[in-house]
Amino acid sequence: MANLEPVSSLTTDQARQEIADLQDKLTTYGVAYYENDAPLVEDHVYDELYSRLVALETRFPQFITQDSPTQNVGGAETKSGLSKVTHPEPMLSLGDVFSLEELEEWEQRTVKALGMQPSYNLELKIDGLAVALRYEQGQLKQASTRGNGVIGEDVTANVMTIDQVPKTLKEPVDIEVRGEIFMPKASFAALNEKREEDGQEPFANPRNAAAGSLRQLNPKVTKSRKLAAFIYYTAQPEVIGANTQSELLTRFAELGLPTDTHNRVIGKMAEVKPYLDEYTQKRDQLSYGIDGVVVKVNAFDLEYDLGHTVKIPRWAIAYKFPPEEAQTVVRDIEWTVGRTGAVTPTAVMDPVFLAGTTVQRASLHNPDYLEEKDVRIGDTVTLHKAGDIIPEIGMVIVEKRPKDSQPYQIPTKCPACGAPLVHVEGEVVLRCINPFCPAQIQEQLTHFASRNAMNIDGMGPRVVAQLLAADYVKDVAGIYRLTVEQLLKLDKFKEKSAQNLYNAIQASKDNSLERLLFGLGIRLVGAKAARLIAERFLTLPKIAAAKEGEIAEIDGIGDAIADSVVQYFDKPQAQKLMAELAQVGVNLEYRNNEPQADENSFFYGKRVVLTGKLESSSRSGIARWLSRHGADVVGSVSSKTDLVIAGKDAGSKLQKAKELDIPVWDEAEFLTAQRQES
Ligand code: 3B8
Repeated sequence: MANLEPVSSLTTDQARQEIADLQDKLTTYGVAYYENDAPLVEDHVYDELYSRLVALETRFPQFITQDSPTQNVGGAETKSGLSKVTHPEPMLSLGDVFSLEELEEWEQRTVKALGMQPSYNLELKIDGLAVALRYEQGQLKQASTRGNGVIGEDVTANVMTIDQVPKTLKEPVDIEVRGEIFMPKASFAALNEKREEDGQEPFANPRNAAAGSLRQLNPKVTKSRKLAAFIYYTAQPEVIGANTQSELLTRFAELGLPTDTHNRVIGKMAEVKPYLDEYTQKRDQLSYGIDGVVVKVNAFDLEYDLGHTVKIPRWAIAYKFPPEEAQTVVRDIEWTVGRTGAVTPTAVMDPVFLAGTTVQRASLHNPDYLEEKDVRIGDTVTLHKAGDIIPEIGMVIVEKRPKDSQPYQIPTKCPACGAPLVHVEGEVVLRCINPFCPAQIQEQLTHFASRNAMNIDGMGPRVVAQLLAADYVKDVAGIYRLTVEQLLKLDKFKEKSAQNLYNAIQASKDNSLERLLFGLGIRLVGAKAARLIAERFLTLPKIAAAKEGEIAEIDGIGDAIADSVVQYFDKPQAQKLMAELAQVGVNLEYRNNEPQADENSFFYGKRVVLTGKLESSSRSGIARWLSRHGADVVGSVSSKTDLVIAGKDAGSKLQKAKELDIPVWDEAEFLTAQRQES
């Protein structure tokens, strides 16, 4: 932090003022971060302000108020919706240090308190959301967030959808374990890309994305977000016979719990440096984000000797990586038109090396964002990577701004077609609503041909660009009027490749309706929504004629999607396109008469055995429900069985499942899972 008076030279008045300011600021930032999952400042800024407040309050304790952010264990109680859970033991967080010197000071205090030199377990500090998982008899009973450390939120139904979190442990133990739920980098990048295209605010980083995905009411949303978990702590290691932190991680893995395997035991603190250096280097290559390294006294008996303060354990400390940042100059702001007409700005900068790659472009997301940051051409800016991957402009260094600099003018016309841009109500993005905009058509055609849509192999963006440039196609129906002769004229096309592409185009005519509907690129209509709508209405003309209420009635389709579908088909061009598609011979009907199982179901693709007396419903009723959710209900237990549901008086199948270590649920557990699916 710049230009701060040393705490020791402040007058009492100055200290009171600064403490009050910091308390206010940090409370506001805390609410934004913990409750809204939308931070207002970067983590290191928060951390620095927080450290300053701690230093001030230590010296001037008379100004500590009850609601000072330092007096809460972190986070607010709970936002409405999820129910509260009181942690039987407070969930503490880690103290942190930002330099090797501070780390050495911590170690000296530790050695002094212990009167000996302990060994340490080093772990990567996963950038996620802390959760507690309660298992009874090896069955997952409850999952909760840290919340303020004393009271968290019940996220059981959501955590149940995370494949990596076992519902049943390999041993029937009663234990509460704690760990981190996080969003892998790839899922984060894909999610934000989709959100931007849909006109939603992107998440600031994977941790906020993970928090937003977990702390909401619909487990299906959680399921679709592809979260993962690592477990690293329990207050009851004796239950599973672990005496050290490193043993504990091994025992967790034996129980079937996910653990990060990059930990290392060191005999003396000097060995921490190579580990820090190694992972400072490697962090960009990891598939998940880390923001530092955790150093833990390895032996539990020594940990107990050290104990904890109200907020943090004394036996562990987090070393936080310095934020990776670079400076560069903005040379241009480019506006690109997406498939649905969203026009988004990107800063084009002098190339700089940052966190493992050379960066030259950073999204500015939308006009509001650009204006708020006040980025101008010629500005020197700081650059970092959100969640370690996505380059993002931190701020403009105003001191370096050229004298003749002018505020950037947001365009009013589409950069591709010149049509006026509009701000659709309730959206942050600018849109080009010209249905004939060439940039949109390029994106639409590419999307139409893509794998999850019409799956026309060989028709990628480069081919599409050529088809448009040669004026061979104007819209998606035009694809079906292409001739082999035309394709032969494209760059690098020979007899065989032209024929192959032609065949792929012809074959795609027979696709079932959901592919076509998804391929049309209607805003908010993803592959899954397309399937649900196709299943319900069966033909494209019927979808086009459907009322908003009828579409919104479909389970899994919200008002926003329904509205978007109706708006799409309201336009005369949509009606015309539909007629043309029919005319060129594209199938407009739903072909897949088998009801499709929901691939997001917990049971999807699982082999399930039913045994014993089931009371809630007939066994065949349960079997039908399971198959509808994508399970394969089989008669006998083998090593390939994923789950056994055992009613009363189950016999040999239950026995066999136990021998083979296959998860067994009783009927109540099945009913809980069933409720979560509906
Ligand atoms: C005690 C131990 C909090 C933590 C802990 O990867 C405690 O150990 C904690 F009170 O928050 N983010 C880790 C990570 C976090 C914690 C931890 N270990 N590896 C992490």
